[in-house]
Amino acid sequence: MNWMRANPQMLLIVVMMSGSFIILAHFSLFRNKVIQRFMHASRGNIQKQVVIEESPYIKRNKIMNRESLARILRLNFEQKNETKPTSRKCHVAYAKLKGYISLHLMTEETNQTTSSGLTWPPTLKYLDFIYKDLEHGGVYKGPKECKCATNFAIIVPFRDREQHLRFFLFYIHPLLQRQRTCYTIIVVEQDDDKTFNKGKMMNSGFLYANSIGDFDCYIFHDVDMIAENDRNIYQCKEKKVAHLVWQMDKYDYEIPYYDYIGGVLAFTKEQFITVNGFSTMYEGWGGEDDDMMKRIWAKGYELWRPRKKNIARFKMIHHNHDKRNPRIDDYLMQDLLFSAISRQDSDGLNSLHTVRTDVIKYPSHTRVKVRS
Ligand SMILES: [Mn+2]
Repeated sequence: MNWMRANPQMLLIVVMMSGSFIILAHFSLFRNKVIQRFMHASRGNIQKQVVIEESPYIKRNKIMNRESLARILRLNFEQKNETKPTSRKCHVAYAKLKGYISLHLMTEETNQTTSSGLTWPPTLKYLDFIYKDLEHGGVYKGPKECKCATNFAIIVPFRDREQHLRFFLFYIHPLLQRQRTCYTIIVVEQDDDKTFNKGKMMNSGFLYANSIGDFDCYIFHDVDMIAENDRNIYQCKEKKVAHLVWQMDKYDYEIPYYDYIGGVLAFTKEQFITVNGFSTMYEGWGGEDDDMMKRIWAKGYELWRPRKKNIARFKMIHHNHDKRNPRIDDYLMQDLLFSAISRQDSDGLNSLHTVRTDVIKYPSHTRVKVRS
């Protein structure tokens, strides 16, 4: 150690160099951590481009080397690349699920803009930006390392509920992608001024889905139902009609009665055709779901719900009855329910006379406009 005593300046330089090396290494590690965290958070949510464009860490520093940039771009590319080298089937990776999801919902009167200028719930335009790497029409073709076991059509009857739709689209995509399934979000909007006919919209959505692709599970989903737990696996059962709801905040986290099937209901193609779809005679709010329950029984199907009640948990966005969707008259509803089974084979899918007026493919969903 004689050289140290001889060259105290040298010692100073060595100390300074190793110090700055530690600082640099620290920053570089930190930066990688940040990028990894972003990438991890967006895995399956296809937001990698967002990271490149918006992350201040990348814009500001020059350490972003060509290799790591290429890695991110390659990931992006692979996301779009549909050829999958493997024929391995996707299974639900329970370890990757989050379980309980804390939702941020507001009443429909609220429509706040945050301090950073973002609107909550995100605007449709912003949602289309988030999901721009999906195949247009809200089509997800599954994780790249495996083939989907099921292709879902998520059918959402809709009118006058744009804010609900924005919440719905914000929460449903990441959830389904974490469950590693292929899906298409089909929003069926009634395109006339008549009273809302939910049954017709759902039947029409089913027919549209059949016209565009090969689905093995059709999930009829209320636009105001937001899942609170991603362990509630969206699925169809071959022998039973699947109702994915046990708990709703609206009913103090119960369902109002045992054979209530509102909210989220999943049919195979065969089941839905066998029950002849939904009745088309319920105009206004209510009744069509109880009618469907009778159809399900009449054709000998049973109902399936998840074994664990606390995962089949949903929040329903609070709302008043829409002007163009008033509550159906009680006496009329009783009459219709009374004759439900006798009407089943002549009222439904096979009696549908709707007109498809438009199909718009947004990145986040397919909007099918239908005249009732
Ligand atoms: Mn509702």
